[in-house]
Amino acid sequence: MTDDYTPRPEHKFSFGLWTVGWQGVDPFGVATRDPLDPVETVHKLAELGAYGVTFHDDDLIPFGAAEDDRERRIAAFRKALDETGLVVPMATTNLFAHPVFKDGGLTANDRDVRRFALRKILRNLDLAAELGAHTYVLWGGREGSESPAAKDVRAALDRYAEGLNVLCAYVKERGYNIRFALEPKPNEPRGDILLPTIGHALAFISELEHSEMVGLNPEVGHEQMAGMSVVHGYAQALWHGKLFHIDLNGQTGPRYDQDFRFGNGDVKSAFFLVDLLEHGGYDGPRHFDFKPARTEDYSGVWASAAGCMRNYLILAERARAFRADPEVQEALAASRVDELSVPTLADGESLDDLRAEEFDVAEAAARGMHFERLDQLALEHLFGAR
Ligand code: GLT
Ligand code: MN
Ligand code: MN
Repeated sequence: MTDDYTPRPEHKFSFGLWTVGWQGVDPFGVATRDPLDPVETVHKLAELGAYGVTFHDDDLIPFGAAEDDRERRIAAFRKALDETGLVVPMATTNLFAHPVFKDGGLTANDRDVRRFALRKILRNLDLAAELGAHTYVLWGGREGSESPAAKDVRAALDRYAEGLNVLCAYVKERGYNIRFALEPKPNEPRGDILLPTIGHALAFISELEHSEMVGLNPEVGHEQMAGMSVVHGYAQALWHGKLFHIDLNGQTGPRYDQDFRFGNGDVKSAFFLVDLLEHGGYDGPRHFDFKPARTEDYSGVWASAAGCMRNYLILAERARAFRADPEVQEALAASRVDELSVPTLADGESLDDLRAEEFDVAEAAARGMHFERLDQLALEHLFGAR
C-alpha cells in the first residue's frame, strides 16, 4: 500500500538486528521462530522503507567466533548494506547475554570481567567506526544488583565513569566521529539497574571527563516502567542537548519490559512524543527497539516492523494537523502556552521594579487555564475526529 504513511529513507527509520531477529525466547518459553540471517534483515528492512540498521557485536558475529568466520560475516553484511543503501547509524555491545556478564560488564565486581568487557567494547567500536556509525549505545542491563549488600553503588559508579572515560579517550585518540549514548532502564534483567532513569543518567554524565561526548538513548518503555513521563524525559534530554539517539517502542505502564511495536501501548504519550520529536529539534534516527510478539511467524514480524514506521508517520501527520488547526492555536493562546517562553524578568529589569509591581492576586487566582479544552482538541486530532 502506498499512501502518505509509506516509510521512505528520508524519514530516517532504523531497527536493531536484535529486534526483528528476536526469536521469542522469554523466561517461560523457548524460541518460536528460527534465526534470521542479518543479510536477509538488511534487504527486508530496505524493502520496507527503513534507512538504517543497528547491531550488537554478537548479533552480527556469534560470541567467540573464529577470525575467518568473523570476517566472512562482516563482509556479507557490508555487501548487503552496499546493495541496499542502508546505513549503520548506531552500534552497541552485548554485555548481558553471556554468563560471564552475570554481574555486569563495566561495573562487575570481578575486575577480570570488567577488563574483558572493555576489550569487547573497544573491538566493536572499531567495527562501528568502519561501518560509519556516529552513535555508540551502552545499555547496562546487567549493571546492577539484586541486593544492596552485593554492590557498592558508589564504587560501581566510579568504575562506570572510568570505563566511559577510557572509551571517550580512545575515540578521541582514533579520531572517530562517534558519541556515546547511555540507555537508562530501572530493572530487568537485574533487580535494580544502575542509571535507572533519564535523570540519573544525565546527572552521571555531568561527572565524566568528556561529558560532551556522552548523551542518552532513552527508550519509551523503560521510562514508563519507572512510572516516568516519556515526553517530559525526552524533552529534558533535548533541553540538555543530550538526546543523541532514541529507542521507540510501546509499553502499558510499570510492568515487565513489554517492547511492543511502536504505537501499541500508551498511544497518547506516543502522539505527544512524536509531536515533540517532529517539532522540538530532534533530527537523529527514529530507531525502533521492539520485540515482535512471539505469537508471530515471519510475516507477522515484518508486518509489525512496518507497523512501527506507519504508526510513527500517522502520529506525525496527526501532530501536524493538531498544530495547524486554528482552533488549537487559539486554545494554545488561551492556555498561555507561549507565555512560558517569555522570561520572567524583562531585560534590565531590577528586583526593585519587580517588588514595586501591582498584582491582583485574587484576579490571577480566579483565571481558568483552559487546559482541558486544549487536551480535548489534542485527543480529537489523535482519534482522527478532526
Ligand atoms: C536489549 C535491551 C534494549 C537495548 C539493547 C541495546 S539490547 O534488547 O532490551 O533495550 O536497547 O543493548
Ligand atoms: Mn525495552
Ligand atoms: Mn532499548
